[in-house]
Amino acid sequence: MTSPIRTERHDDVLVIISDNPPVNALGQAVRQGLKDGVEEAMGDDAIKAVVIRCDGRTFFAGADITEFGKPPQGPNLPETLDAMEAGDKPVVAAIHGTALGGGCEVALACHYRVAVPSAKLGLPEVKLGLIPGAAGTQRLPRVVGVEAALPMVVNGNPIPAAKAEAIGLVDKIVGEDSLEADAIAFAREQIGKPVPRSSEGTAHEDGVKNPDLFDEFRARNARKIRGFDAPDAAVKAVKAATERPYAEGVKKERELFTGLMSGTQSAAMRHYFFAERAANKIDNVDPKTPLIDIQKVGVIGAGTMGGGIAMNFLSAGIPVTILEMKQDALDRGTGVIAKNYERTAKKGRMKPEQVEQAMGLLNPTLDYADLADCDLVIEAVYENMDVKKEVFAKLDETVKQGAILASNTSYLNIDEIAQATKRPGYVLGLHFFSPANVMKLLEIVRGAETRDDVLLTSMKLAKKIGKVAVVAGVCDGFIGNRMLSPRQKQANELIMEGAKYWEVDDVLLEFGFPMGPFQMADLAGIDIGWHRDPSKVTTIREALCAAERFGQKNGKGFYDYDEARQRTPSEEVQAIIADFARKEGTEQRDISKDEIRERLLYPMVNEGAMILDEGMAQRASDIDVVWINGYGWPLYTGGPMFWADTVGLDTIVAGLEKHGLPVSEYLRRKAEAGERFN
Ligand code: T1G
Repeated sequence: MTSPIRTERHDDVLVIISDNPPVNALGQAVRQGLKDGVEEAMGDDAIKAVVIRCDGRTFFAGADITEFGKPPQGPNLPETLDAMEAGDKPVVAAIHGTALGGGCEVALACHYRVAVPSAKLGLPEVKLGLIPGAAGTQRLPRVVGVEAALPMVVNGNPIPAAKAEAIGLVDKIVGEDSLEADAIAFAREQIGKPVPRSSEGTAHEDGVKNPDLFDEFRARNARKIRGFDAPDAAVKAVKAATERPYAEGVKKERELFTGLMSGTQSAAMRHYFFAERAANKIDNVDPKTPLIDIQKVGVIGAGTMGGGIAMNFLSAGIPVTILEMKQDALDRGTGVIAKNYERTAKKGRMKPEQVEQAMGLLNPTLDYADLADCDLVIEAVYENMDVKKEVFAKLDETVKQGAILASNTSYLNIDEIAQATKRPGYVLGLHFFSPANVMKLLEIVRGAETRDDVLLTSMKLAKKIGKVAVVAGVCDGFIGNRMLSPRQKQANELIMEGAKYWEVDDVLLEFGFPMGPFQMADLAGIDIGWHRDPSKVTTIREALCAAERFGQKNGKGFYDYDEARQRTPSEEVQAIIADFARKEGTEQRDISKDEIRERLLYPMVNEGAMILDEGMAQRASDIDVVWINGYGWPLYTGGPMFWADTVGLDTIVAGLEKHGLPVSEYLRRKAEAGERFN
């Protein structure tokens, strides 16, 4: 098999080139070729300098993640890089695309780094539950200093070439279209000079001057890294660079890396990496199906959802015609969109000119006729089937043939909506999650007659507007909400049976969710959908409303809130619940946190199993993608189905039976066969 690495001589400069699509991952053959190329250069007196570059879309984008978990194959990257750095001939990394992880570490081991303006550099290993494993945590601080290195290693976000140059990670920005020639010229200029070795850099010493730097950084990032192991290990590794000689620091990095690699968090996060990409693939649809060209989008309804949906397209540069029934509702809706953009600009996430451009693409209207030339119309009106059918019948008459008609419904039957039109093939669900301009998840609900080109176009469009899309079948609640129902049911039953509602919330918080169901109810508002009659009390929520406990909005719901919105359990609420239980004749008892966790999470796994069995999700990993992106399931456990695999399906079945909860045949069969979901 030919090596993915070749070398080309340009007089006294040897160019080592990797051609390993799709992202020049540093698999075994690439590492071998890199090692051979470096040895060729170092062993040839006619060669005075070296350039390392990649063909295709990017410089090395990291180790080959598909190799993880398998027996390591030599040569190992760190040794290859050490040999290269130790040489006296200047080695220049010529960077385009994204130099990430091991790719950034290759660049760091080079004596110099040049990059095109559009390039990015980063150490995203923490996003895989790891830390850099080829001395990146030791070389980077020595080149750019600890202040700049910490966020790169601990948060894992890449930085653009210009910023990399500003902090000293890149030595020169070269021409976008003349990378190789400029890199060769730059390399030639270094011939005869002493080579700068990152491992000998001293920029890391600023960390020593401020020993609180690391604790301050941890405190600032506490919320974001709660529950994850890798970020803490990353801080330790960078701290080691300020406390130990280089070789000792590399040993510490290796020890931390190895510990993470063998842990469940990294396995879970690597699973998610591939799961998110697998979700793009639609079974039984030819990926080469010609797409529908989406130049103009229509949104029906300028409420919270409609406005948020519109922003996704506006921010991606796609014009939106947004329709309301009344002028005041339309004005309110467009006003909210403008305010959201102002807030985004204030936070520095958008430039004022970007906001202006986005708002310039918004066309408010009261007239359906203005939607006629839209290529896609998304309905986001009141969740009522009759209303939706009326809207779709009107859209069918008004909007040009061949346009996609989508509903943002969160549970109504897409096939029934499609039947209100003469184009059921062009109808599907695009279920956004509130706030629609923030939440990444999009459930693409495939109707019985939805055409392949409509599906594929929607999937590609989702990526263009920055969403993580998952195909769902037509069932009540699709994938996410359908699995939320059994958890909600158990939460309500648990507090009637005596579980403290704050312990129900704490169990999910400790598991890694951002909040529990009762905190969520207080945040959203207990009185949503309340009939406003305090004398009519048939549920706990109606009792809370009758007691004017509406949630965070008025300082008390399930919890009492202080000015800082810190929550305290309420004796009044506990009494209301106990009173309800008494009236229902439900015996109250102490319930352990283990039982709470099993009764909240195991029924979700069972529901996920039924979703798979019914073909409502294409694959188990899609369910993981839904719950991680739409409901805050902790990434470091891989999602409900991956987590179930780590718990063991037999344990899940036994737990469900212990609590008298239903076990689907599909789940039981898999458990008995010793199978996994993923
Ligand atoms: N290894 C193996 N396959 C990879 C890969 C990798 N590092 N990166 C991408 N792919 C596959 C991906 O699965 C997909 O496959 C295809 O390439 C296109 O990817 C030693 C230990 C580079 C920004 O974390 O962030 O180095 O679905 O759809 O949107 O210290 O891929 O086509 O079959 O994402 O243009 C560190 C991970 C590894 C970078 C391109 N590196 N990759 O995004 O394309 S650990 C990373 C990305 C490490 C060292 C440590 C992105 C991208 P398929 P894509 P994209």
